Amino acid sequence: MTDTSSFNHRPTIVALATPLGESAIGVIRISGKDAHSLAGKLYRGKSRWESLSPRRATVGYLVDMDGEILDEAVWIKYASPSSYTGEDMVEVMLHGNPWILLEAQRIFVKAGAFMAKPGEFTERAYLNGKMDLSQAEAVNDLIRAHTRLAKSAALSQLQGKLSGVITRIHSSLLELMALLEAAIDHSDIEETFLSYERVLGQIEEIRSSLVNLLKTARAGQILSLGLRVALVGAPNVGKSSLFNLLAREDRAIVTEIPGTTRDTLEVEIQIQDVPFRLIDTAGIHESTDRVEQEGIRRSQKAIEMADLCVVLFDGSRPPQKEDQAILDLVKDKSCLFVINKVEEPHHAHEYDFVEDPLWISVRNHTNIDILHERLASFYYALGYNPQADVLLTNQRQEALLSQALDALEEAKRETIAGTSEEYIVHHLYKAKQSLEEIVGKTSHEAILDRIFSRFCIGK
Ligand SMILES: Nc1nc2c(ncn2[C@@H]2O[C@H](COP(=O)(O)OP(=O)(O)OP(=O)(O)O)[C@@H](O)[C@H]2O)c(=O)[nH]1
Ligand SMILES: [Mg+2]
Repeated sequence: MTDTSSFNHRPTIVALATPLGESAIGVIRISGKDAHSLAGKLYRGKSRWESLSPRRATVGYLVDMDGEILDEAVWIKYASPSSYTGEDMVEVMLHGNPWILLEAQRIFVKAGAFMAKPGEFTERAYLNGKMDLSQAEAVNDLIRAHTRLAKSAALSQLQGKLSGVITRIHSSLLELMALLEAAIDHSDIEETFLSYERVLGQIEEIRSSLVNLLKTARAGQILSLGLRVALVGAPNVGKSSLFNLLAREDRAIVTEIPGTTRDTLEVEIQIQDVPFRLIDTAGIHESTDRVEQEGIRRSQKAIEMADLCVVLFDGSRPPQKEDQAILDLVKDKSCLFVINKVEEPHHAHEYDFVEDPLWISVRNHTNIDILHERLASFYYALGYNPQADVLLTNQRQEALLSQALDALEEAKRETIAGTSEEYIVHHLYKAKQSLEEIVGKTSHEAILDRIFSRFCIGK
């Protein structure tokens, strides 16, 4: 449960809010009921600490408990509830020297603050009602977003757009439950008689909102995890060469010897603002070499895990039986078929068993722009624009929405079967609870720990 009762028992915490490295400035954050008094003991400046008004930057020294100056800093006080965490807070901007920053942290701990756990500032923001749970998750997504689209999805969730959609569905659910409950309480009164069509119609309306939101999960999760693309094919067709070209770096070893790649290699790239995880794999064929066999097993695993397979063929030679065998391995996957090495006289037209192949030459960079285009359209064909649409971006949200949908479908079945209102309400109640868990109206400590432990310290 959202718990504000223990507000005053929470210890005052401190952490570095910026990465530990040489930089222009580094920021230390302190939050909790003693934040102001504790910082006051370590501040030396022209104006008295108590007289500093909140949200105003003030220059002053940071001194240790013996009064020795550590650094000159800029101090900002925030007064509860107008702060990120909702508690009294102080932010101290020091010179970005890792030694100074660690020392500053130590000084605050010596003065009585506790080291913050990962995500503890945001967890407090949630516990103090500054944001709901889906917004708190968005904070982490925003920090980790690597592309414009991933950033847009996270920012829109942080602005509360997902919470808005969930709240609307939740309200319709409450309305329907109230109607049914009234019918249960006054089943003897003629006017409260509820029409079967009306109940079914409302259930259906809620159900379709849930279905529509769930449909966005794939597009949303691709933005946070990257679209997994496995480069697969027989040995020596040019998978690693294409991998390096798309990654714009010389990551994978390329040789003319078939069986060069053994371990799968991964790299993150972006095409038209969509994040991709490219996976280079070992060439698949029958092999007696134990190391190569293990490589091939890993290639098959990569195919299983991929959202999309780019299947390569070597156009400089006629098709081989391995090429046919690979088609069999990818038959249940979404695929783009590519015939490489077409810059010299080639056999590409003999690959007529391949569906809609793109002819490329990694050596001459021929048609690589079209390959980029086809990869990006695979994402855009999902039909969402993260700048305008509300997307589900994590599996926790997706799992809870699926639970809500299951419960609603139960309710629909019971209604059609003519079961009494009590049973229908029971299922709707379960759906309501799942929706509440998404935004964190009900949540257990273990769930919060799992969510916030993925954050960095200081956030
Ligand atoms: N002519 C020509 N040769 C290419 C092209 N792309 C790659 N090659 C050559 O093909 C050979 C094999 O390339 P790799 O990228 O190692 O092939 P691979 O599919 O990763 O091979 P394995 O890891 O052994 O499965 C190398 O000699 C490359 O230089 C191309 O577009 N044209
Ligand atoms: Mg290779």
